[in-house]
Amino acid sequence: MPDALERASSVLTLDAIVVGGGLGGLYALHRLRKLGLTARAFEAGSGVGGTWFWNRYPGARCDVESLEYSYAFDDDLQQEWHWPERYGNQPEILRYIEHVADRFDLRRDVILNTRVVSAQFDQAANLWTVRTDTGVVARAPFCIMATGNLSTPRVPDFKGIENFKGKWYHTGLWPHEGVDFSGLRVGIVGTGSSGVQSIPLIAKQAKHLHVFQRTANFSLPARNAPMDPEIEQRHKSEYSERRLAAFDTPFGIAGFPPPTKSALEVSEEERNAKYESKWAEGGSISFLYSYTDLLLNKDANDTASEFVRNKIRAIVRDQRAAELLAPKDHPIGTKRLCLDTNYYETYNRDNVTLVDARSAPIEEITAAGIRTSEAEFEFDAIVFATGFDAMTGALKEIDIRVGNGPALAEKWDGGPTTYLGLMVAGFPNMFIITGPGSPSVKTQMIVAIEQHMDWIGDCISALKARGMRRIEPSADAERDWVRHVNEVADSTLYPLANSWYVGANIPGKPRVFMPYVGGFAGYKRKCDAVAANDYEGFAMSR
Ligand code: N01
Repeated sequence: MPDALERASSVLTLDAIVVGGGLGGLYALHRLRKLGLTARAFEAGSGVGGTWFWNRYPGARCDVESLEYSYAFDDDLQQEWHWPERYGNQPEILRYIEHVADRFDLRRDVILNTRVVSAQFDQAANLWTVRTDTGVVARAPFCIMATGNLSTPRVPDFKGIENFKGKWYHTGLWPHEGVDFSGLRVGIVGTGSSGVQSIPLIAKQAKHLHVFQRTANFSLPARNAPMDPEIEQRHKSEYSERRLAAFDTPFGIAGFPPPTKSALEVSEEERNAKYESKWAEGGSISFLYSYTDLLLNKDANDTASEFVRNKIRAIVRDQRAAELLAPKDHPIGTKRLCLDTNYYETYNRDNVTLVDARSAPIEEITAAGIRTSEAEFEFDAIVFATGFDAMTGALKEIDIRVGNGPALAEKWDGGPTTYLGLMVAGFPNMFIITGPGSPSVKTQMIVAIEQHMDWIGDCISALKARGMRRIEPSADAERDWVRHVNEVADSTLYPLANSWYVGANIPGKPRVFMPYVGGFAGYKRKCDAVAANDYEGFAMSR
């Protein structure tokens, strides 16, 4: 029986419902259309773009090079699009996504300003019913969650935030009109990628900037620059080969020759020369790919960590600040390695002060500013660069259930479980793009999105070709995959860090390693083998 809400509003009957209008949701629409399926995407924002729609903070820029960070599905698109810089900034990437939406006429199937609140599967009818905050309801046999991994911004539950008389912002929910910090006393909390990118630019504008750092993060110079026309031309002439070669790499990016030596089998002199050249070249993958064991062996990693700590000590003049900025609590690369433009140099400015929020934690936001256990600071504006409820936040916010069974959020109470990051046992016909248990966030995200959605598209076709209507993973396949994801993580140094990869940034979130760090190449081979092996680990039914 339709409920009152449903009767009062329009019900869309579709082949597939897509949740999210970012890079994942848009490619899902395109792929589904190619299969001749009807689909709509619901998007909470007033425009397409997902991450790149919301994260408009000063300095927001991708840490993957622009010639890589783009769709591969259409050669004319990749040949014609011109990226003006080595790394795309937020306005440029959003312009690109909007161009793709127009070029492939995707906008007509995106329903903006509409947040999905629930998704319920009716076993008898074999239909997902998706309800939204505007009253629009959609029904379809398939539901594809393209909800993103870093899409639920989080401001810590600081006492007194409602009393602050100035203005406060979260980097992931930045005002479209921008913010002018000129002449203002500004405090920023958080020194992850968003903080590291925005601090140098906010410092240039503000009268004074106080940076509240709880944990120091490693950052390498991005060495951003205008696009070199020769590099662009060469890259474009090799695009198809490069995209194919990317499938055989751990990160989904070609062009980085795999390392062959351990960091411990070369002399200190040779090692430092290598790190020095990688530091000069810019970029994180190349640096972490200096040796085979930087993410596997603590002693090997120490050599790279110490190299970067020494760089920080050399750049930052105030040695007290330099020591605070030099990370000592985690091996380099085990938290997302930041890329910056003049981050450490910014601490040499007279109008920037580093506050150690580890030894003196933030206790309260007051009417005037921020009070730590040691002092009170007065601000006109506060910026929270405090991150996201990563990987599971967006999905857990939606009431997803099968019949009257437990919600996905309940099933994931102890941490997310998936088979291949693509599907969840007990939740038929619901696919996740770049879900927990997939390598997504450890790769060039758009490669991961296309690989996932191509697999999902093929899976739906295979189902139809067999005259089947339903697919879901077995509990055993899911359990084995989760075990494998954990075993692989445990064979690396990643679990040593308190990162969002393990949910450590959210108080109370179960500590579970969420991304698959076994590499894109092996993961893709596994997905292909599962499909070739008659969708091994999945049950299909009528
Ligand atoms: O968030 P984060 P982010 N008191 O979680 C601090 C991607 N991204 O938005 O480490 C004081 O990394 C917290 O401290 P701690 C990228 O994958 C990419 O910066 O928990 N501080 C930390 O310093 C990235 O990894 C790009 O001790 C508090 C910070 O807030 C991911 O998004 C650009 C606190 C949060 O750092 C997330 O990055 C931007 C408290 N109570 C983002 N609570 C590029 O492509 C939290 N913090 C370049």
